[in-house]
Parts: sequence; C-alpha cells; structure tokens
Amino acid sequence: MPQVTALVREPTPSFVQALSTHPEKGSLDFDRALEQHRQYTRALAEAGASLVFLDPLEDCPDGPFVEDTAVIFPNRAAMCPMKEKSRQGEAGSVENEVKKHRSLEILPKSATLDGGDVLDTGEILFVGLSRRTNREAVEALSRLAGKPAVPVRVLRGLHLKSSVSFLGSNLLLIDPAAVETSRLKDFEWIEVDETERYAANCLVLGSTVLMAKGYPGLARKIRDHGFDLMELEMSEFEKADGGITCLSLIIPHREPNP
Ligand code: CIR
Repeated sequence: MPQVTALVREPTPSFVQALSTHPEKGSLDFDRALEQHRQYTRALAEAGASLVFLDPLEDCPDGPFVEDTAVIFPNRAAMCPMKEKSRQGEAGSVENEVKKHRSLEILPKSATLDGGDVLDTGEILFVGLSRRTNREAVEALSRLAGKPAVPVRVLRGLHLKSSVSFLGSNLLLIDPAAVETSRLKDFEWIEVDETERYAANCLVLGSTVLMAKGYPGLARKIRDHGFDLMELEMSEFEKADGGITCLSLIIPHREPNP
C-alpha cells in the first residue's frame, strides 16, 4: 500500500468523560478502551502504517480521536477550528507533527470544523454539515484543497464519516438514512443495513479495510468487493461516539521529487 504515517494517541483515565450522546456512555471502561486502542494500533502497523504516538493528554478526554484535529491534503494541511472547547487543547501536539509533513494553512475564524466531516474522494471533497462543521468551513476547504467541496447534511450521528466511507475507485459504504444522499448518487454504494449502522465508518489502507467487529453482513459485502478485512473490537469508542477512522490521522507520504 502507499506509505502513510498514522498519528495516534492512547486514551487516559479521563476518557470516561469523553463527549458522547450514546445511551451507554455511563459504562465507558478505561482499561478496556486502552486494550482496544492497542489492538487498533497493532492493526494499523500490520496494515503497513508507520505509527507516531502523540503524548496522552489527561486534560483532554477525547484526545484519542485524532482524526478530528486536522485535515491533510497532498501539498498542504490545516488544523481544524474545533467547535467543542473541551477538544481545543488537542491541537498543539498534532500541529507539531503535521508541520513535519505539510505546510500549514490557517482556516478563517468564522469556520468550525471536525476532521470527521471531511470525506475526500479524490476529485471532490464532501463535507458534512453537522453539529460541529459549518458552511464557512466548506468554502475554506475548497480553496485549501483546490477542488470542489460539496456540503452534505448530516441527519443522524456525529459526523459525515460516521455514516459514509470512501473505499476508493467509485465506491462508497453508506448508511443512506443518516445523510442527505442527493449529492452522492454518482457513486456505487455498499449499503449499510440499519442494524449494522455503527460499522459504516471504516478505514481503508491500500487493499485492507479496518472495520468494527460484530457486523457479519457488512463484513461479507466488503470482502465480496475484494478487500482484506481486519475486524476490531470498538465497544468503548462506540460509547464515546467514535469510530475506526476517528482514532488516527493518516498522513500519506509524499512522492519523492524526480
Ligand atoms: C466527540 O464527540 O468529539 C468525541 N467523543 C467523538 C469524536 C469522534 N470522531 C470522529 O468521528 N471523527
């Protein structure tokens, strides 16, 4: 697969206070979260990613959800102006790492953005209009990425990518009840059944797909498209409204100049 660096951050005991709308958030278990995170990072390494472990942040319960803190494009990157105050302390350490790989641009003050709302399909960016991300961010991202950015209303769940994953080529994995689908009709869809909707958030690394464990119907559909699957226990992160992609910020390595 193409070489990538994955920024990750282990949970701390404060993880049990992560932001969440999940009915079972009261039973969040730190030890289990840490173990699940370790399995996640092992899977990333097995899939070929180079890992960078950011320092754990006891003052930031949502620190493991690194994806939300920045957006990465081939030639530049931006830190996300995150709406939730309790998450803003996560940025500094991510910025120090991202600067090693990309030149950083600043998004306008009027924009609010979580990385979980940015679905890059190559030619077009789809940007979730969610509780966290606004229209100003959509326009700013289009300028930054130098390509069209299409807003997509998020109807259910936290972010656009909670319910839609891009598997490459022209293929989306999608829970169509959770987002406004009118702008996504030109793609081929793997549709996620209502009962398996948590698993709609998947991470693709080359021909490997990392997905949550316990969703056999969706697992079969993904395998039928020729992917290798790694299925991971995600119960504690699900209780904190987070999915597979949320736990890492993927930075593709740049092609060396000829
Ligand atoms: C939050 O509410 O911000 C965290 N508890 C979950 C963030 C999940 N991130 C993601 O979907 N990219």
